[in-house]
Amino acid sequence: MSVKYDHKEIELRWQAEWEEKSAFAARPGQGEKYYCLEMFPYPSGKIHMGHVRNYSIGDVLARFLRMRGMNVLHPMGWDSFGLPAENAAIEHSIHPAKWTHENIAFMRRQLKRMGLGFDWTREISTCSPEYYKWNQWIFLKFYEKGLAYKRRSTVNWCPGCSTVLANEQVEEGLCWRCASAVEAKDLEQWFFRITDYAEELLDFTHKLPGWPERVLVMQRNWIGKSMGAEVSFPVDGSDEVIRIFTTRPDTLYGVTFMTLAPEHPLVERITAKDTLEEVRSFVKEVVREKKGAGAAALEKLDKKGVFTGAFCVNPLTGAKVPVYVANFVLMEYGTGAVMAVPAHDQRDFEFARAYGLPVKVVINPRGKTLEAESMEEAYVGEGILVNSGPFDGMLNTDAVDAIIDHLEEEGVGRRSINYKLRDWGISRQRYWGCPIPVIYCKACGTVGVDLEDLPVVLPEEVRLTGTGRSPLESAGEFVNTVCPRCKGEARRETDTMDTFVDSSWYFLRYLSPGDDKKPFEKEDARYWMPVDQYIGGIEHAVMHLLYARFFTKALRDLGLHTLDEPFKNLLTQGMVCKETARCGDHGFLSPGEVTGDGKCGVCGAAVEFGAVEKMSKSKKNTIDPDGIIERYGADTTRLFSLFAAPPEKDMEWSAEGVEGSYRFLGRVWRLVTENALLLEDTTTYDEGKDPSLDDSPPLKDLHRITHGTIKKVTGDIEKRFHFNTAISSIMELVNAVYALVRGDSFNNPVGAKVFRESVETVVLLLAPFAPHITEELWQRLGNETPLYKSKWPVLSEDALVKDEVTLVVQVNGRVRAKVVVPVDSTDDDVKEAVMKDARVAEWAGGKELKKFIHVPGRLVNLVVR
Ligand code: ANZ
Ligand code: ZN
Repeated sequence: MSVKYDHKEIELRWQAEWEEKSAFAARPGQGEKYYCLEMFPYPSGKIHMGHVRNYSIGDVLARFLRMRGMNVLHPMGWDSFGLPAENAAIEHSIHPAKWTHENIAFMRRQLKRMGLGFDWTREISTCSPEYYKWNQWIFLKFYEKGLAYKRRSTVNWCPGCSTVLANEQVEEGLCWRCASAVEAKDLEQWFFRITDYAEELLDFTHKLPGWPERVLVMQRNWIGKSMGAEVSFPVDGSDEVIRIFTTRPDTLYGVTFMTLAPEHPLVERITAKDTLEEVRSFVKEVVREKKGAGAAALEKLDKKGVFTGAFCVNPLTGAKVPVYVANFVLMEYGTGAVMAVPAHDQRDFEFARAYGLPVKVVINPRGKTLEAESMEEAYVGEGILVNSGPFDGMLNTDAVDAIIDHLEEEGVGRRSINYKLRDWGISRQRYWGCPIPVIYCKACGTVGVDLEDLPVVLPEEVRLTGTGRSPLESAGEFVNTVCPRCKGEARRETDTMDTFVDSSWYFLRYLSPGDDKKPFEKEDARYWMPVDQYIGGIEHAVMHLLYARFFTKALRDLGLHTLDEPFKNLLTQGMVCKETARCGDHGFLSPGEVTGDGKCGVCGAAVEFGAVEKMSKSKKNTIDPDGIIERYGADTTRLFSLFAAPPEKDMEWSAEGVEGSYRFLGRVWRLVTENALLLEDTTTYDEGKDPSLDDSPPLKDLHRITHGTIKKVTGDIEKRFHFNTAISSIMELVNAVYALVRGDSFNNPVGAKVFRESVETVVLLLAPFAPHITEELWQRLGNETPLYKSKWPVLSEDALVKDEVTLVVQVNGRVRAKVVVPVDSTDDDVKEAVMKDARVAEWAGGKELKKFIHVPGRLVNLVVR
């Protein structure tokens, strides 16, 4: 009598049970802690396959470790401030709050429908006043310490989103979100002084062995530390001085001209009268071209410049060199001025050749002499200094320090370190974000809101027009307030915070979600932090992860906790990809737009299949998780997304793969439900009369395979997150059980035991991947304790041993011990096993081994003195 695998009924029933029992609520104090965290989602409307994968990975780990007896914290929440809510409000006239809360409700139901074992008692949402109150509190603490400050600055302005973007949010001159060309704009902005932590953030990239090297490299490059010197070049015939930053002081004697950034304040002051017009129009042109272009885009620009008519003086040689304005010099880096050494810098070389400027060699490769006139490119390698006064003959890398010392003695330069990292601009001219808790008073100036008055609640009534001014300016009741100091009339800050502020410390709020006295309890942080495993997309390698690291350090320095780094281990999961269909004339086609015989539904042309790309709406290759869950169940969906590839690799979605996972779960289902009688363990074992494992090689094999699988799956999950290979070995175990079901090996008491052990092992090992079906089968196997409270199977190393022989061990001719070893042991294996034996050690320990004789299958003879 078979029972149908009704995945929907089973899944809903167990989800209700978990919910009712708060099955995954974590409490501090019991067992070794483990904090497993996936990046929380933006509530955009519906979960997508990327979420399914991300959260399935985390859930396997959390469930597995819970079964291993650890006290696991696995929380979930919502990164719920942000632009899409505001855009939806403008487009569909629905209030951002309503839109957001509806999305959260929908997506929460979806996550629960996936059977993810989150601790829902700790759920947080960053758009709730209970959460953002603490953003404001932290802001004010930062302000008090000088870590938050305001200044007028040229910002990256996205005309598409009508807002300021952080440098990190500009990709090749385009907005990371809407891909509009980014413009420069001057605004009063709030900043967080992340640069105060540049050195520590960099230093710790060498102390995070649990992070992918790729992410660490990206962070190091972003911080961009350069060591070198600052050197002063006086302007000829004037009191002005051009300060430059160089990483190559060894090339100082090779400077043949000077380049300034177009925005450099000296440009106006030193340019000769007759060239001023020309220089100004060049500056205008370049500034327009450069607007928002990042360093990478600048590299690609044609190098061009204009002569200012002014000269400056090399402080070491006294040589006068012409001063140019050049488009490749950045005002925001170093000092905004660069000494040009065309012989040894490719950019300067190209510039010199284009403008007919001299090239002066100061480094020769060993055993060669470079000729400036015939060089075709700059020589950037190591070598021996020439034309460098007292430093001639030195290796250039050795000369760096010597020349800086000399500059310092002469008082014309000094050692200097530069970082590419800029302070983090957090002001946004948007509505749907956390209000910056600051008040402007005519009498008192800029005043922080009193801590007792937090939160500064985001008003409900505002006009959202998308015009680029802060929407809060239109909320009169919000804007007009009284000064906390003098009680006079005052105005509130109307900008809101970058939403990356919200996500920079949310992992700490999960620890004390209801706390209304502090952002989080120090004790809770002491117990739960750091996050043991953080899982999320590589797109957060720089911004989110760097900001979260910065916040952790800044909060530490405020005395809120004692930790240096928030995330001990980081896993960046790969993307979910799928085959696309494309028509030459009509672009990407959704499955519904392709005819049964593979033609374009619009024009009938043959469709191109085969290109596998990241799932995206624009490529029309997305799969809606809801549909898959409805048809196959959450277990199949989870299992497939974990089986298709190791977590950090991209995976390809395939309908056949889903079918395969579904069929496998059906096989497991029938293994239990169709053999229920066999599993009823009523037989008693009669020693001597009934066969033992040793009498039944097939049973012994299965017993060994079962434990081999425990070992393999445990190792694959624990050490390497190789869920895919873990799942295949469970599949192999299922095959091995089925192979014996058909014969009569199980029709005896020992057989029944081995069968039951194997089947229970299958169910337990599969539980983290497919939690519902296994919970159900576990119960059907007659277990009283629900599976979510059960322990991971225990490995018996003995069971792993293949066939064994007993060797008699003689020490100096007398029998002292017996040692059991696998039949296929080598001499070395045997020696190791023998020397480890306690009885042997009694007779041979601490003595010199003179001879070791091994007669395979029979005996070992040791001669010791
Ligand atoms: C002279 C020189 C000679 C340089 C040479 C390089 C090679 P990193 O490593 O990225 O810090 N530089 C300095 N400020 C700049 C700015 N605002 N815009 C564009 N370029 C700038 O690079 C430091 C080097 O980049 C500096 O060293 C300077 O050029 C240039 F054979 O000085 B060098
Ligand atoms: Zn005042």
